[in-house]
Amino acid sequence: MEFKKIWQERSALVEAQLVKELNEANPLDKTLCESMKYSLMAGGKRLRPILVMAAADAVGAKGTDYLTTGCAMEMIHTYSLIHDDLPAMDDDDYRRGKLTNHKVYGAGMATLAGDALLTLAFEVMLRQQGVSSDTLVRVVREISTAAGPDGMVGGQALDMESEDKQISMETMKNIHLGKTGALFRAAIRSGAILGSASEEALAALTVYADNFGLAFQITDDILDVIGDESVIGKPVGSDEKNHKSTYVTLTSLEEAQKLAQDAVDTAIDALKIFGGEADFLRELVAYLVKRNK
Ligand code: GRG
Repeated sequence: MEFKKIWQERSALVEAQLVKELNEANPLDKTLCESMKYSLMAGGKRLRPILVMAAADAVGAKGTDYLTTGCAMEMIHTYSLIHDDLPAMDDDDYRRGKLTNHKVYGAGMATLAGDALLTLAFEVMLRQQGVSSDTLVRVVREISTAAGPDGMVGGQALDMESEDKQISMETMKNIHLGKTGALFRAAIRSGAILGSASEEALAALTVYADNFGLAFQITDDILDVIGDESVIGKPVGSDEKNHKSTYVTLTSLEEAQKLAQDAVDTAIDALKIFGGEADFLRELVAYLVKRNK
């Protein structure tokens, strides 16, 4: 089946399952429930659940069996976006084409909606069927490490402290390894572990995951400056549009495009031990650098 069609069909499965999980959660407070639903059901590419399923497919398992774990990852991702948009962080008004959660429900309720999605995610992932408890513990450890201080939250903290400062390429890589890369890595590794991957397959998918994260982030940086290339080459902090170092500002647009393509090539090369069952992952990473949002 065509790659985009698989993505669409699986996104629809994710949407339906997310609604089901939310309905079963039954929060005590009606506004909290609405606020969680508002952000969780606001669209988005559903990349992390798609990656859980695709990694399981790649190791010969049935990806859709792991929809539950994928939905848990989407909840963690959505919590991070709600908190990232808060006035105390990026103070953004729009996300996924809609007003941000705090613009609709206020900063207090948005904070709680994020907290609730993070904690609900762990309850949901423990409901994953068809795997041993040992495998489940391994997956929960994988995801919790990625979401916490060694991963996404750590990367976000480093990022906050780097604002308006000129940082090195190494610091910027560490920011993105945590902030962006950790959840992608956990999604892919979890799908592989759930699908009973061999050590060799898991190692190959980890290389794929790290390069996927890198290609995604560099492309994000490129998309940020396309249409506004005035930030390139200017010192960080020199105006309000230019308060963070990115792959583009630390190198150049051309160099960033080359780095993204190198990461795609490395990711695809890492999949050489797999056959056609990894085609979706091959097409996804190649598509990533061509996307426009
Ligand atoms: C607040 C703990 C905490 C972490 C925030 C996710 C994040 C860390 C910040 C968001 C800012 C940002 C643009 C990060 C770059 C990578 C990223 C996570 C982009 C958004 O992911 P997509 O493109 O989003 O998968 P959709 O909307 O498609 O789900």
